[in-house]
Amino acid sequence: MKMSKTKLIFTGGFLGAGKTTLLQYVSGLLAANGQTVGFITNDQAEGLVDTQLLTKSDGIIKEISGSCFCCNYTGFTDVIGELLQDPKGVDVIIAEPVGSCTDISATVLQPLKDQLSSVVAMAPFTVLADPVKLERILDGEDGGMHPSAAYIYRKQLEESDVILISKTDSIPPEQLQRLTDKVNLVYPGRKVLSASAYNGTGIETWLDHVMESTVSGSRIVAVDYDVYAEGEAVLGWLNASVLLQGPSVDWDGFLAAYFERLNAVLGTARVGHIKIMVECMGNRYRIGNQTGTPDTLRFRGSAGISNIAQMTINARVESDPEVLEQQVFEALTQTVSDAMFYEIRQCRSLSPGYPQPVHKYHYVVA
Ligand SMILES: Nc1nc2c(ncn2[C@@H]2O[C@H](COP(=O)(O)OP(=O)(O)O)[C@@H](O)[C@H]2O)c(=O)[nH]1
Ligand SMILES: [Mg+2]
Repeated sequence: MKMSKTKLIFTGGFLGAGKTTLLQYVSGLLAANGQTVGFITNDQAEGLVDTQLLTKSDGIIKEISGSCFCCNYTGFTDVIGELLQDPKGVDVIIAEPVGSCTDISATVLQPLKDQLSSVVAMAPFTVLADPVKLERILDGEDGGMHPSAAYIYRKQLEESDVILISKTDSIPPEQLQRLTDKVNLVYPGRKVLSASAYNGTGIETWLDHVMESTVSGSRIVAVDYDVYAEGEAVLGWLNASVLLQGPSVDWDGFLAAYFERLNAVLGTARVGHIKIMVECMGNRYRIGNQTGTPDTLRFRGSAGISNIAQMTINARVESDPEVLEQQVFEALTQTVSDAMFYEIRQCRSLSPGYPQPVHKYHYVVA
């Protein structure tokens, strides 16, 4: 029987900040240390690339879809309960909230401390921030987002216990130092750390801190729900799954061509995050991630050449969800050659509704 409490590492940050990549790295580290990890992903609709990707790594994966943790708090605690009951004995639970969520301290962390502190030890609430977007936000810009989405971004940073500057491999050390100084100035009292999930720098320092510290949800910030709701509602949300068939298709080339067509069709619509996975039999896959303008597009993995593949599309774009759905499939029709077929297996597009959290605490639970 497990003697110590299960640790809950709750890690937020805006769409594309690098949460899943970091947390996947961390579950690998924990697993290598002999710890059993439970992972809870979250989205407004089912069919997450993140869940599919994590299934390929160690740990027990659960997805909460249809609503965020705050608005489906009971669904979230039910899943925590299932993980705690797991016969393997889960040592660490990692939870990644929806990237456009805020007021998490009042709506999730305080109730968790209130209700589950006898079985779960909460880690400090870390908010991840992509260095390029972060610097623009700190400089008072909107970082290429709708002003209300930028408001959410700021609120996320404000309610954190730890701010973790991500993707440090992509910026020079002087810029990191400057950014760290600015974050300390604007958000005093938070622990400011930095890491790269690409080369591993800083991750163990962050992990040691969150595993040891028990200060979680140390502040509740004032959030204007009308602005928050607008910041979420400007995003069209689409999750789709498509079966693709064709003679000896080079799927990596196909995915690159698809992104090119999609960006042409989307025009000037601002991208929050587009994440697409093409997967072939034999566990081969390629993922494309775009977290802003087309120059942010990155690929990894390889799906190789074959006759059949499954494509999972997660798109969060500042656009009407119906228009986004049309554009996603128009780009697909343009990309498939005459010799190819595609079949839409599942598709959900929506615009997030007004946030209605189950709980909203006005005081910090000790
Ligand atoms: N350069 C760099 N890119 C990263 C790093 N971590 C994540 N990314 C990229 O950032 C994009 C978004 O990552 P993801 O983990 O899906 O972000 P999430 O939306 O916050 O879960 C992807 O293209 C990742 O490959 C990092 O440490 N360095
Ligand atoms: Mg993610």
